[in-house]
Amino acid sequence: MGRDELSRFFFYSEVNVRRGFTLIELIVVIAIIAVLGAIIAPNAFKAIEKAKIAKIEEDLKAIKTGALAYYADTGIFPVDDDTYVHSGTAGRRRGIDFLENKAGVAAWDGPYLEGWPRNPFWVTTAGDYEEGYQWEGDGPTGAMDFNGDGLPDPCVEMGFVSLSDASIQYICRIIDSHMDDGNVLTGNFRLSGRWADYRVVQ
Ligand SMILES: [Ca+2]
Ligand SMILES: [Ca+2]
Ligand SMILES: [Ca+2]
Repeated sequence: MGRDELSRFFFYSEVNVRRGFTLIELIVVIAIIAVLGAIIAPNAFKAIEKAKIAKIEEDLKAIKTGALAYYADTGIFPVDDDTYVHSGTAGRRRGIDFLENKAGVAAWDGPYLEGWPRNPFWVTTAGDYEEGYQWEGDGPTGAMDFNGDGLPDPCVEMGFVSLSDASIQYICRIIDSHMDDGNVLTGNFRLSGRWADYRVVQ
């Protein structure tokens, strides 16, 4: 075999081998991506869910801190924000007393929050001006009566209306394990249907 023949042999061989490898590599890469995707996708999804749950926990702590500061200044807790807003109407503003002295309370020295937070799981629909959190306190008794004295207790209510029951249970169990007694039916964080309440006076 001459030098040219030899180099041609290796050249073509190399090309052939490379082409073969490229195809195999492609298949292998696709297979690896598929396997990694199957492993990573649920974990990435869980990471996003965890970030949203952490956001809720931060929001609840901020509202609690604001409510206690409001109480320290005024001697009362903010009135239920349903006092001012009505379901389905434009311009509703949840938690408004934390941001401005809507109730005209003496010694109000807010704002007590930078802004009313938004529940990261809340899905807005047409005509919906909710933020997925609302301030409760002096509305009708029921889920908001934590200590069984027949009177509602100041608390934040969260809505998870767009999620499945299993997702709501999952989310609320994690929040409860971090912020309360680990039982979504007892203590200061409670789930009732598609709504959860977090009592700020503990
Ligand atoms: Ca309310
Ligand atoms: Ca009560
Ligand atoms: Ca609980």
